[in-house]
Amino acid sequence: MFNCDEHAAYSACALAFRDRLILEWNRTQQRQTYADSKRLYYLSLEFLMGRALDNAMLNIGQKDVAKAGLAELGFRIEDIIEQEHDAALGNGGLGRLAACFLDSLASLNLPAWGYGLRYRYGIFKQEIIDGYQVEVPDYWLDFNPWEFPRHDVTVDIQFYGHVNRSQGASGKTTAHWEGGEMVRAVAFDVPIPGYATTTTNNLRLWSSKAASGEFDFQKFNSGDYESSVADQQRAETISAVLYPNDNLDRGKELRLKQQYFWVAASLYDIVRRFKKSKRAWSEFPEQVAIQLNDTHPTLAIVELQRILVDLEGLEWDDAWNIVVNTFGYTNHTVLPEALEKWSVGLFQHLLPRHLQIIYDINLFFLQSVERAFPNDRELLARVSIIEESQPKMVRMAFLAIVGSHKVNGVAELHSDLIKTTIFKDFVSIFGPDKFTNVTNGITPRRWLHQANPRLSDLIASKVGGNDFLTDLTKLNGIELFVNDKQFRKEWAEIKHANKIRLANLIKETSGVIVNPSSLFDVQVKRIHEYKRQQLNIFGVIHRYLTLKAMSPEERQKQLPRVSIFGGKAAPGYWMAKQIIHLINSVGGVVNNDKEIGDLLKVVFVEDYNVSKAEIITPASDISEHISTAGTEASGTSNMKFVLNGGLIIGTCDGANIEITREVGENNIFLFGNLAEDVEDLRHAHTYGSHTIDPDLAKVFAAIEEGMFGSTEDFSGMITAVRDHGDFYLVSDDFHSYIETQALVDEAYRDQEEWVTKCITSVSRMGFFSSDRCISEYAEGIWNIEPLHVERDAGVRKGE
Ligand code: Z57
Repeated sequence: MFNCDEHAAYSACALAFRDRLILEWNRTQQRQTYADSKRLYYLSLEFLMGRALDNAMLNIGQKDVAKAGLAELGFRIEDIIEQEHDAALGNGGLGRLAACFLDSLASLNLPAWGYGLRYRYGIFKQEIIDGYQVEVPDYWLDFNPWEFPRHDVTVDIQFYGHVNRSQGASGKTTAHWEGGEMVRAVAFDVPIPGYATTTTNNLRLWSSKAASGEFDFQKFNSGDYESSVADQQRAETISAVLYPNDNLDRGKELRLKQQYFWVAASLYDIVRRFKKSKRAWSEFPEQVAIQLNDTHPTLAIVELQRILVDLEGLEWDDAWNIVVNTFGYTNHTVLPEALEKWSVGLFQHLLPRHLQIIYDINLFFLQSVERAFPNDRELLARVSIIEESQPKMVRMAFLAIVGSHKVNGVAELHSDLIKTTIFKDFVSIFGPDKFTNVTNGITPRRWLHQANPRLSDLIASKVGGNDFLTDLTKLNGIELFVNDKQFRKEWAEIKHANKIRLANLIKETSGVIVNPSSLFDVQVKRIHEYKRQQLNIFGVIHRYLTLKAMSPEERQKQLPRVSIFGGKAAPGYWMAKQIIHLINSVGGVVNNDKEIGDLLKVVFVEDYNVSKAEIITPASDISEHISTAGTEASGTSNMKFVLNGGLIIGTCDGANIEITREVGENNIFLFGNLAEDVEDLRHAHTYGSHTIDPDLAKVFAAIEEGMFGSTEDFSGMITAVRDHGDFYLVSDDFHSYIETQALVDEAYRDQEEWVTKCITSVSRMGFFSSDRCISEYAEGIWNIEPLHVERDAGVRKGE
């Protein structure tokens, strides 16, 4: 007998289903090429895909077959699925959104490609050592059956050098970008299967390596072996590692190199494909839509203009028309520290020709503004793509707006905010129609069917099968059963089973034993001051102090709760790391307090990632989405939690507002100040007297007495609120947060009513499918249509 362990079973399984995917992938690509219809290209520096096997099996309808086959060999399918390493090429919401979009694009049969970078290291693995975050590299490419190296698809990308001009016979001058160095981009393709369809789209990720050009060759011949190896390594560095920042712009030269490398390779590929059709350049926007996922790919605007003007010889204005009609730009944040800017000096050094083009774009743009708004020099300074600071900076968001035909935010409040704050002037200049909203969504395949199979099956049994997975509005069919005893019983049993599954994960990873009958209160997301994990943990401390102050009799009457945290801090984000440390320190005290027992547990789940989210999301009773109003553009985990039958406590921010509109005010716990009040409150902190809520003051006192160990470690978190203006309004919202948490306890005691709220909420979540969201983009921004790939009998069914 040969030895087949779980990993071998995983590879056998993956390779078998992968073969199916390849067939349909080839057919899809052939069909799309043949039909020659308009395609979407989604440019994203992040694709937070998670695992592929389970998703592939479900999407092609083969999971039951796999399960039976594996069982015959003595394996549990769950154990086999777990063998796979997450593809973690993203930080958080923005990257996961891109992954949900790919699933919806394929499931809707839309001709679309994703373009990204094939990082050798994805987001770091988080270990918690003595309560502190430690970052470990995430090398994930040891065995990756889901990528196909395309050594035949390469593009050489130029950096540095200088610009020369020549004058042609017609007298027209042409710019030539010369010299510098070349790096080679190699394509790696990843198949993206749609759910219950034959469409399998392509995600193309670029990997960097040294271009075998004259540079290396000369060095090698002259015996300069060491330096030719160094060149090799320098080239490979470009796609080596994902920048681990979320909602923060802190890139150095390497980050700009990553951006240009990926954008230039992708555009070369797109243009090469367009040229095969032999159409006129003016038809480019009828064949190609390019969506910029945040400003990271904004250089694509400049690169396309360069290709058209410098290489293809088009007139500036004709080229610019094509460019603007091709691009759409999605903004994902209003936080000023996240808005990308690059110094003019760096541009001049790395991409001299692109800087010239940016200056020209800016000149023509400012001239048009000047014509429409004469004598408004301040307006010109405010909207200029070049910020006249020391050093001068290129404002990437402004460039993205000027070079796109549509700009969208990701939830209603956020889209309104960008129009009235950071992009206000551009609304006056371009008119309001250029700015639009497309509220984010999530794929119900991964986030319900895959993560919560039992709930998905229960729903299917009531709404006439799995059609709700492709038309999520069909969920409303379960509202009919909200009073059905058996349905409610099964509903509650499933939630409990999911909580046991999470309790097991918690025990395995942190050693803490939690009672699955407690209320599970979850906050999992990147650690950031604006997301306010500090408000949550201060609230937990307040709860602990309150419990401690009670008589044993009184304590007996309290509702047991488990506070579950998870999320990564950017390695250089000191305050976020302090927050993690405080959470763990509080857990260390509370979890070992015999007086408290099960009444309160505090858990930090290390290394929160997509796979852990699939276990955590279905297990929450309440989850926290408590950002300072106006700061969380949308949030998408809020949607995932409600879709899985958990309620949420949240501020009036991002998509929480639309979730409230859909599920009804009675089914959500909202608290805190509104976005429109934030400015005044901040002003009052700085210029008025800032009084700290007395309950919060007691929390601070407990920390400062050393109740949770090292006081100096946590002093930064306290002084930020007490002495440094409390920018995130923790003290302003504390009271209302505590009160609302008390309402949560009260509501949870009435389990019948709670289950009613959960079922009602789920039934009304149809709007938040990424299918709805992608359909809005397809119609309102991309102007693309579904293309059905003919079914080849036998390919899918396996007959
Ligand atoms: C990121 O994950 C998001 C915005 C950014 O500007 C960057 Br950089 C990373 C997030 C927002 O914070 C979420 O509110 C939003 O739901 C998500 O993007 C997807 O739109």
